[in-house]
Amino acid sequence: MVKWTAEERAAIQGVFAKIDSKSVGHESLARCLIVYPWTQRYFGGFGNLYNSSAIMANPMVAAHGLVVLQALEKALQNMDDIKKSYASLSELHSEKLHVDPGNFQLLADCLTVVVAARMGTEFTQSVQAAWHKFLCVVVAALTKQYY
Ligand code: HNI
Repeated sequence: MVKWTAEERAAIQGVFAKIDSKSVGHESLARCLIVYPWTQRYFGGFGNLYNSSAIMANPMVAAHGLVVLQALEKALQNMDDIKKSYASLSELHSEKLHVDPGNFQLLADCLTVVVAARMGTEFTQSVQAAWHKFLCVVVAALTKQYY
C-alpha cells in the first residue's frame, strides 16, 4: 500500500489542476513516438506517423493522448489503490497489446518533460518529487499483470 502525505496529494492534484489534459496528453504521446520511434510499432492503426510533423498533426495521436491523461486522472481518484484500479489496463497492455513494459517509463518521462515545460517555475523540486512518485506508482501498476 503506497503512503501519500497531504503535501504529495496536494502537489499532484495541483499539477492536474494547472495543465490542459488534452494538449499535454497529445504532446506527451507525440513526444514519446518521436523521441523513441520504436514505440510507433504499437500504433500501426494510427495512420501517418512518418515524421515528427505527421505525428504532431495526427488526430488519433491527439485523441489517444487524452485517453492516457484521463487514465492518469483515474489514478488520481484512486490514489490509495492505483494497482487495483489499473489491473485491467495492465492486463490489456500485456495480454492484448503486448507493449514492452519498459516503454511505460518512457511515456512517463515524456509526460514529465511536457508538464515541467508547461508549469515552468511552478514545477518545483517538491512538486517534481511528488509527480515522479505518482508516475512510478502508475508504471508499477501497469507492469503488475506482466509477471
Ligand atoms: Ni496505453 C490503449 C493508458 C502507456 C500503447 N492505453 C490505452 C488505453 C488507455 C491507456 C486508458 C485505452 C484502453 C481501452 O481502450 O480500454 N497507456 C495508458 C497509460 C499509459 C500507457 C496510462 C502510461 C502512462 N500505452 C502506453 C505505452 C504504449 C501504449 C507506453 C506503447 C508504447 N495503449 C497503447 C496502445 C493502445 C493503448 C497501442 C491501444 C490504442 C488503440 O486505440 O488502438
